[in-house]
Amino acid sequence: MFRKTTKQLSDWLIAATSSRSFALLAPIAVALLLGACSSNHPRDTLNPAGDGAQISAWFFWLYMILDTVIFAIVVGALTIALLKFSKKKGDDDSLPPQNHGNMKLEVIWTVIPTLILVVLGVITIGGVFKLAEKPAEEQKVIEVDVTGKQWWWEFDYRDSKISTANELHVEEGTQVALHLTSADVIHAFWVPRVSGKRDATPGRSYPLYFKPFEKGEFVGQCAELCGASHARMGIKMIVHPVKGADSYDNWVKGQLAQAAAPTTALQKAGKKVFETKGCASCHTIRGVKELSQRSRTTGPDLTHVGSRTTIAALALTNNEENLAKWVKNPQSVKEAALMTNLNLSDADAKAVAAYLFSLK
Ligand code: HEC
Ligand SMILES: [Cu+2]
Repeated sequence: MFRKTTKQLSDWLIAATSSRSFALLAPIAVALLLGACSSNHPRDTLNPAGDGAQISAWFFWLYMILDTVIFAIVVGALTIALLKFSKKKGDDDSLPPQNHGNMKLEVIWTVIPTLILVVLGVITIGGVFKLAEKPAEEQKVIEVDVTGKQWWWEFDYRDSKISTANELHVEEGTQVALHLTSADVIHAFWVPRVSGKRDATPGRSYPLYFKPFEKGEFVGQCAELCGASHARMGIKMIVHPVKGADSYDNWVKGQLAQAAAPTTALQKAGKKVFETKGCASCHTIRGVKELSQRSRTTGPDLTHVGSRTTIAALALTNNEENLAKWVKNPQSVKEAALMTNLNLSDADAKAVAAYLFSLK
């Protein structure tokens, strides 16, 4: 029975590999493999841009190199033994000399792995403590309360009281301390190139410390299955330079301003839509309407929503067209999104999108 199925399997394999579809599929497989080698990996933990990711990458290489060396020694010794001691032509059938092991060798190959494991254990626990090290008091620290919500991230800056969503702005070379919690289920914050990964758990606050050392934009993802739109719960970290027009301080200044007043007729109509169609029961626009209390379904602060590069946790690029698409039917973009579909008319959606996009 077993013979028969393996025979069928090998027949099938031979047929498949000599068929035309294989000739077609093989280059595709090779292309996919080569594609994996391209240099564009926005979530590459082995290309660190912050100290948290750097520690993880360091451990990856330590274990990778050590394990490769050990693997080579073990497989090498095994290969030599197989070649040297296997039965050769002309050998007689008598048994080789029988003995009872070798005490010295056995002690050696027990003690060496034990020592390796102890040393790795000590170093690894050291790394875990380093990742969890509270930043020293004297230095500048950007402290942000992070709330995971189905399916987006709320960022509340402790010093400046800025509240924003999904795009976390920090500064090159400056320590960051996130305090992670959740408004509903367990989420996990992870920007692979910069920080370690940490759960955001309801009713608790867990810190995540890191220091980015490269300017630029780094994407991340909620890393804990959290419901229907878990896959659309992205994060973008924007690391600003210390000086210049694009500096972190300038970003803070811009965000501290009240919302811009509408200038065109369309934007004015859009502001009216925001004020009259129920949007303000879930969203704050400072200077227009501020929520006094937040709930699980309360949405992002929209005071400067036009300055974001994406909306709905990276589900859409931020522009007027996409804003209109989102407000008309959030669930068509993001399954089960917790924003009510208010059945806006096309005209109202267009107007409110124009107004929101002007809030730079
Ligand atoms: C029941 C509460 C609720 C109401 C009412 C509501 N929203 Fe929302 N809104 C949300 C939630 C929650 C999100 C986040 C959804 C997500 O990303 O998963 C959101 C997201 C948004 C976003 C994306 C913001 C960003 O930075 O990602 C915009 C823009 C927006 N809402 C505009 C509106 C407008 C305009 C109205 C009125 C027509 C409105 N909302 C009504 C809860 C609400
Ligand atoms: Cu999540």
